[in-house]
Amino acid sequence: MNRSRSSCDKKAAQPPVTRLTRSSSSTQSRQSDPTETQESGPGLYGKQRKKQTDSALAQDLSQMSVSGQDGLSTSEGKMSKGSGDSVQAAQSSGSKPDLSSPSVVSAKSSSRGGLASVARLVKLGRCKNVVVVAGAGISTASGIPDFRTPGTGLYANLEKYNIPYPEAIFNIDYFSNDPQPFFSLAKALYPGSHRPNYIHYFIRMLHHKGLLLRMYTQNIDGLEKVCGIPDDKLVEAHGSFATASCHLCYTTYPAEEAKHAIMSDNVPICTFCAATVKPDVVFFGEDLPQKYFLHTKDFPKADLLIIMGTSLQIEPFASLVNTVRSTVPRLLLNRHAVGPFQRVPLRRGDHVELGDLEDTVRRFAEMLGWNNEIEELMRSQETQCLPTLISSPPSVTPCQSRGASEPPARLETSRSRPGAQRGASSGSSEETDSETDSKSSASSGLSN
Ligand code: CNA
Repeated sequence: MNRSRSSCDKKAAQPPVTRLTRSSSSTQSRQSDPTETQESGPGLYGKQRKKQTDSALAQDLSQMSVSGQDGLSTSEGKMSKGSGDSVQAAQSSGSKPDLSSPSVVSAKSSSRGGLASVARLVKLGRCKNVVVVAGAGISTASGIPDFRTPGTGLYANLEKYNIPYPEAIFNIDYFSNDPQPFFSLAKALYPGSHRPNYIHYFIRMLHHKGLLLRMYTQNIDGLEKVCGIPDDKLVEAHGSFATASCHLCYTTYPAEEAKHAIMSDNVPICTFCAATVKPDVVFFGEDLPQKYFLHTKDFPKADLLIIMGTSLQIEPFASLVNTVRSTVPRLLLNRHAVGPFQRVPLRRGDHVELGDLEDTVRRFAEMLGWNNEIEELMRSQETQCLPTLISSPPSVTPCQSRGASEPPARLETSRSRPGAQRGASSGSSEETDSETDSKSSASSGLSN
């Protein structure tokens, strides 16, 4: 690969963001942690129950699946540990899922009417601050492979990149030494050749209806923007290709030039320090965008959390789902149960709808009576002039900046640093799961 230089002016290094530290441990098996199935404590649960004064809402919630227990994680400030996912494991091994396993049983029981219950809440006007948490599974219908789906996922198809382990491709130290594997992958992932699908437009419709508080995506494909979800409604937690900068000194670099160099098998070089430039996709060991910290306001405010197409294995993102109030309904739409949705019984108000995401979202939209509008929106958006992602300016949405005492958020697989503090914390006066955890972590003296 050749090394090229940009004509851009030198700029002072701009500390981007918050530190993500993806670790190299997707190969580690996820073990169940007995502490995760325990309640977060009668105090919290009782307090939240007293706050529940809306009897109609209480009735709606009582009709929703499933458990009478509030199975929040209280792992003493440690990062959440996903329990073994039998469906995923079965898929990986090519064997049939063990239907007696916890994740399958919980998913089966909760799928009865869960989607309809949530649709009913939305139709009743109970959900006006919906937070969507998404991952690579929302884009597989657009032809972009996810990470972990056996057979088709990127991790199963990395031989051609000549790397020692799958996560090396997003490891900043590995990149520093050899950018070639990531640049090869980037050529395939660069926005432009893929179109948003029905799932993206469903989220756009949530915004159109005035219900979307914010979408938090781990995706780097930019399809959320292409489908028209406005910048101020979107947090691209793992960055994007829309901007580029030096991986060492963070001097900005024209994204178009970086793309041109990478697509031509050249290495874009920083004009300031001559290190390698990369698109501002967040690697393990790098900072998360400041915008990520909007979560401290958004999650405590949410009245419905929809989680779609993610294995919830990357921290601190995965722990965000535990930062809504304990009375807030959480709906997981995925091929298999993940994260806290593997527990039996499920937390009160939790729902899991398993299956192909596009099918599920279509059914959900039909229940809501939105299907025709979404189809129409897709047609009209596809014929419009679409934004050019690469030349779009970086987000200027005001963000809550991280306080000096706040530890940086680091991107990790869930089990990579079992002693580390959770990255997500809430700024709400109401108690959330993460607040419970951060109290525990404070008392246990853990810090990041
Ligand atoms: P992941 O670990 O690959 O998990 C994806 C999840 O979605 C899995 O649980 C799948 O079973 C599920 N899934 C996939 N397709 C479908 C489908 N059609 N219907 C239902 N469920 C489905 O990916 P995560 O997003 O959890 O991991 C986070 C990584 C992935 C982020 O750091 C991204 O940068 C990275 N990534 C992004 C893209 C993209 O931008 N499109 C593609 C590949 C990887």
